[in-house]
Amino acid sequence: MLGTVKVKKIAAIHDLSGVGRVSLMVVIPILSTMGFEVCPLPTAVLSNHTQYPTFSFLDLTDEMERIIAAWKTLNAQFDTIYSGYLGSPRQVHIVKDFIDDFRQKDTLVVVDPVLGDNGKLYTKMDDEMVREMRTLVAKADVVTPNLTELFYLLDKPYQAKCTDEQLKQYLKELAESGPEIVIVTGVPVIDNPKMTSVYAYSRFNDQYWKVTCSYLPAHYPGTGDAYTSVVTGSLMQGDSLPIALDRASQFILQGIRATFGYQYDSRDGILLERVLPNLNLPMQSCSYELI
Ligand code: PXL
Repeated sequence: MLGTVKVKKIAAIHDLSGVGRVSLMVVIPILSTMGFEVCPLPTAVLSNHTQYPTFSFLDLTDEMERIIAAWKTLNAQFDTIYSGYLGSPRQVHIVKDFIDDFRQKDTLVVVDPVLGDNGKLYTKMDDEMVREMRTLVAKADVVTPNLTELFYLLDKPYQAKCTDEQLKQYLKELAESGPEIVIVTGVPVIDNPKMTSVYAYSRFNDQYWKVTCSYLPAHYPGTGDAYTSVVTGSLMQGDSLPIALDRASQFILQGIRATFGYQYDSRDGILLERVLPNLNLPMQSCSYELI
């Protein structure tokens, strides 16, 4: 209706890490640039992310309950609920209750099950967090594990080399636990170290997608957070799943390319500030495949 502006709202449940461009410091700029209001529900405040050797960590589990209670009093409503790094197993329960209380008919629930990378759990993550995360994944519409997290969630040994057929099987298995869409990032391409793939499965139409793009040999924390944020914003803008996958892959590659040429501590993450404006440019090309 003329005169009524609707900016869609996202409840963003992630930590706030001061240094290193991860979690809220990636989620907020990306989704604000894409035209959404981000409402943070912080899980913890850290000096920096946990891939640096030391960090301070303030657990906000108790404060989360107070924030949620205040939001209920305000009758706050969200178009999307998007969770990422959680600081304790109790927080998983809080997020599940939050989904039950705030989900409406058209709410999009995105869970990025942040647990580990390169075949290993992050510092502070353990088997209990993995077990709890499985129960949160079951409630999501969209989940975005990386390859390491996929294997932890499925309770299978990590395997860096997977065929398309194996991955399709794994995606379906995770989707059967609840989520409508499963997206797995950071899958190495067998016998081609210069490429990396993202695989996705949509249970609704029983379709599998693959997007392959260039891989540069560097590890930047926060790229998973950036990837899921772009997918979330793209789906909220009404894009199809394969277009959302393509937009996110291209954005991450642009971020890595903007960073890679410098002598630079890769733990500081991609130079996000240099590529944020690209989020509002039309898509230049697509490379998704139906597999
Ligand atoms: O990007 C994932 C992430 C988020 N938050 C914190 C982290 C990490 C990865 O290391 O340490 C605190």
